[in-house]
Amino acid sequence: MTGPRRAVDLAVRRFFWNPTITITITAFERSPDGGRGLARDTRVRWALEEAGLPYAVRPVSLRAMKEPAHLALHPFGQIPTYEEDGLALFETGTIVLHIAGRHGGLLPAGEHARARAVAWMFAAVNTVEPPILELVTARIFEGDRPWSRERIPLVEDRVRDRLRQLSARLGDADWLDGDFSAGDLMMASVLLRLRASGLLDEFANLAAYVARAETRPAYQRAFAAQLARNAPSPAAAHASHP
Ligand code: GTB
Repeated sequence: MTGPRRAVDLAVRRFFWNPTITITITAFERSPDGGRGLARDTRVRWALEEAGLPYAVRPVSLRAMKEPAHLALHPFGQIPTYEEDGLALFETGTIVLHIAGRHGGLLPAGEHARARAVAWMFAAVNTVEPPILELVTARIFEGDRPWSRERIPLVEDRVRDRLRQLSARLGDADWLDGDFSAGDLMMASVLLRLRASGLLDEFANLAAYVARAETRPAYQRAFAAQLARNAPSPAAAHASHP
């Protein structure tokens, strides 16, 4: 669904929507990124905002994540989780797919186009995200090891390989396959993690793609909501979203 039709669809849905919040997600009690939106609850918030669904957030401390109550929701003791009407989900790809499958705006209507959008979701978490996470590990968690100076350039090149391939496929299109989809939501979320490294800026069309995704009103709302919780200033934290 595109531009005006989608806007009308969202407005109608908001008008008729029962405002009772039935969806609860978990997020860091205080994200280590201080509100830069890099923790994975942001992509779930973004999908919920794209779908026009209200949600509540239950903050979880690092300690509580490893306790039985949270492990019952998330076997690996992580955030985010998603709860709705007796259904509990973990893994952001699954959560975003669940939201996208039940609400308009995140997956195209045609069977083939839908399958291709889902392929981009998997590509984001299975093919593009792993070398990015490897780089985060190499720089942040292993940066003080004696072999780190030799390893980091190797990992950076692995990230560059993926970015080069993705950049070639995107070309001068706005989105990966037609209109914006859950595939773009996941891909842009994954790429955002790279911004601080400078690698994203080596590929002008990918940097523009991520910037384009960030201008979406749904992303802006999701970002603002997590910032309100995680910003270091007590005033900003006080102005909190549900
Ligand atoms: N594959 C899972 C998914 O996609 O849902 C991965 C979930 C995951 O990694 N969750 C992280 C977590 O709970 C938070 S998002 N970690 C705690 C733990 O494992 O004990 C990863 C994250 C954390 C911090 C930043 N940051 O500060 O920039 C960015 C991303």
